[in-house]
Amino acid sequence: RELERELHGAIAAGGLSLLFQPLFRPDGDLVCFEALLRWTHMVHGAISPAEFIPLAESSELIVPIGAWVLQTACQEAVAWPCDQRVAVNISAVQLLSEDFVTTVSQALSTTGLAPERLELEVTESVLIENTDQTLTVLSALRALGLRLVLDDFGTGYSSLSYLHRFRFDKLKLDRSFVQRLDTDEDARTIVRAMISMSKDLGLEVTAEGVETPAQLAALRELGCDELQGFLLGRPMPKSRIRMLIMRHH
Ligand code: G
Ligand code: G
Ligand code: MN
Ligand code: NA
Repeated sequence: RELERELHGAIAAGGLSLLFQPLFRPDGDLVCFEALLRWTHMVHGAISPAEFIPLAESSELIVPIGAWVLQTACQEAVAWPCDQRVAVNISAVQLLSEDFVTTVSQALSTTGLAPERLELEVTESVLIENTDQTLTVLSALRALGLRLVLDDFGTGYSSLSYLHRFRFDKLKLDRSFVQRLDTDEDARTIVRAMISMSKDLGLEVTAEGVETPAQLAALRELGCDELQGFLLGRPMPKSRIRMLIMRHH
């Protein structure tokens, strides 16, 4: 396919870039940035990862692309004036690909980023696919000293049994729950239960997709550890990060 060939070319030609979205603690501390991949096509302009990540996964291009994302995100984070963490999204194909642990380890060692400043975000779908191998890989990653995050939590199946089996440092409540906080009484009960359960399991909780002051107030009151969303900060180019960090310092 044409688009697939062009995506391959984009890795070398500089068509890929990263945006960074800030995560805050409820008291306003700026603690992390999530790296979000963008592809600017010479003719079609910006193409969403929602479109090209599936394409990259089916063609295994996600492996070199993912390696580029890891390397670039770590390199950026090392240059920040403070020690915010950087979060990188990892797809299932990438996690289960050969040498993934080596790729991560090399990104850390070549950039000099402290492992505890790197968070890897995986979705529940990863955990359904191939549990024995997944368990081995996640343990090896954990042994590197980085942090494991379960992304889009609550959208998959049997979430509770996965939490019991795999050891994560943090959950990200899917933004569908956060959105419903404004309009749906039950959503508040559900989010409260999810946060309480996470705390009992020793996990931190991030809420993503915070878009309104009412959602922010509710999540603060419910005891969320970290908050992320358009209300607090949009994904931004690296050139704007230093300024944001200085303002919050
Ligand atoms: O940034 P945006 O909302 O357009 O992202 C859309 C989807 O693409 C999200 O599910 C996000 O997790 C995913 N995504 C963004 N960047 C990356 C990346 O570097 N690797 C992978 N695997 N997924 C990404
Ligand atoms: O699947 P994942 O959680 O990694 O997706 C991250 C995506 O969510 C990014 O593409 C980012 O642009 C998007 N995002 C971040 N904050 C918000 C928000 O407040 N509202 C909405 N609708 N999307 C958001
Ligand atoms: Mn994510
Ligand atoms: Na998410």
